[in-house]
Amino acid sequence: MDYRQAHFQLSAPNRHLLPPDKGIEVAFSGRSNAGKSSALNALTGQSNLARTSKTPGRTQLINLFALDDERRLVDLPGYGYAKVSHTLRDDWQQNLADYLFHRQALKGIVLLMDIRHPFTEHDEVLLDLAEKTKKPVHCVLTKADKLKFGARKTALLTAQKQLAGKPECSVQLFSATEKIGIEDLAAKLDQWFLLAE
Ligand SMILES: Nc1nc2c(ncn2[C@@H]2O[C@H](COP(=O)(O)OP(=O)(O)OP(=O)(O)O)[C@@H](O)[C@H]2O)c(=O)[nH]1
Ligand SMILES: [Mg+2]
Repeated sequence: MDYRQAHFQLSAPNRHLLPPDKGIEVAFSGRSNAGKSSALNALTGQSNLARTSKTPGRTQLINLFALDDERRLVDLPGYGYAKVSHTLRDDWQQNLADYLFHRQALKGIVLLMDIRHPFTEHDEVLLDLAEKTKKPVHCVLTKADKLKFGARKTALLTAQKQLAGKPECSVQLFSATEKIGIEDLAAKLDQWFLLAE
């Protein structure tokens, strides 16, 4: 797939306001500030496609980016940001669960985690939800540039061990700033977008 052709389609506050549930979607999920929007921008080679922010919790809507008539990338609201009100946070999490459980078009989830703080409580919740809904998860350890080579490798091995019992899960290193792992991510997305029946 040529991910450079991605273009903004729409933002929706919940699943019910999304376009018809057809075609194939791959969702980018992860805690606030994990680097979801930056990864989408790096993947698509468009620095301003998904908004990036130093203020966590900025992406509060489900943002859809169309690749073609059939295929869409989805930037989900970040979770686990403590400073938003409980009501707002619960709403997000409910929307997230609702989307994961009911969206037929969803073929796979990219779970982005800061390489320095992977598998937080919220990430585990997402992994459990994905397992329950039988959706494959590709974990992306973001901001790998923040660690030296040896520490990166250790983090990857530790994550691989953590996912050993989950056959539908895979993991890779990534850095939007140093352009590490973009090809790996594209290859995984190709599997979901091109090989889905
Ligand atoms: N060093 C480094 N910083 C990164 C990388 N990717 C993202 N960041 C920084 O991390 C912060 C958050 O990045 P975003 O891409 O906005 O994160 P997000 O997951 O979309 O956040 P929300 O939309 O709030 O959920 C920004 O300050 C980015 O510049 C990376 O690969 N390396
Ligand atoms: Mg974002």
